Amino acid sequence: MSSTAPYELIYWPGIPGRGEFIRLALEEAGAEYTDTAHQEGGVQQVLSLIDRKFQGDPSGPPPFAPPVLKHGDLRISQTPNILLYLGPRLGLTPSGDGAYQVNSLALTALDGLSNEPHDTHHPIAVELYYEDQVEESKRRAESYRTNRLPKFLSYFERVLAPQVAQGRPWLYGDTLTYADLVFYQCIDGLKFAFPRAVSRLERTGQYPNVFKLYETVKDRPRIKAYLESDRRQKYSQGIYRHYPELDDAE
Ligand SMILES: N[C@@H](CCC(=O)N[C@@H](CS)C(=O)NCC(=O)O)C(=O)O
Repeated sequence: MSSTAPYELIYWPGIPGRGEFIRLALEEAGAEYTDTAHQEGGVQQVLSLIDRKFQGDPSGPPPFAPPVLKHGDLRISQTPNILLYLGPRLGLTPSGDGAYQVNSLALTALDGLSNEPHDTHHPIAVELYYEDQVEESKRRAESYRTNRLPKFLSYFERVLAPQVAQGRPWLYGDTLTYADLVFYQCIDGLKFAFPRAVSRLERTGQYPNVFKLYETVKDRPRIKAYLESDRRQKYSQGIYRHYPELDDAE
């Protein structure tokens, strides 16, 4: 595989979705990449890879779902797996065993701050419309806002406290890693989905380092430029959805 091949991100157009975790890594590194979200026929490219008739090829087995990354002769799927691959190539992973610490942190953020928020609007079945599971969604979202979200934020605050005491704003080590980017995107999505709940939690003052890290990543020059560009897509019907009835009451 040629290490100079451009990275190719294959993901649904129209939502940041899980593709965003990959985009932020590529953008922070200033890497050259293509993105089906902005290509004509982008949806078709996704569909052809997840088509039931596709049995894979020398680049890899058929992916179950996007995001998918192609790099030279290699094609891989699963968001954290793609980040594990990209991390060392983009300078977003420390060398040695630290790579696994970074991956643990990213996986934990994806569990509690991405997958669980998704389940608040699809608690019964992914193939059903939200409108067919509103009552269950309300119960699930309330539990998420009052129990799970504070629990995960407390966890990350605990991870950050000793780091910040040593003058490091990052989740692990002394430079930004892809875990910080994943964490940023999760908090950003949560701010969109549950603006009142996140603002309430921020105002408690119990998670200062969590919200500081969010701002620090947002202010990274390349991330800032990306967020202001038309490459950054708007939230809509993806993982992070804003249904006022699922947020804190006014
Ligand atoms: N665990 C996978 C989940 C992939 C996934 O659920 N992708 C969504 C879009 S964000 C999808 O298209 N899913 C189709 C399906 O599950 O049938 C990952 O982290 O990449």
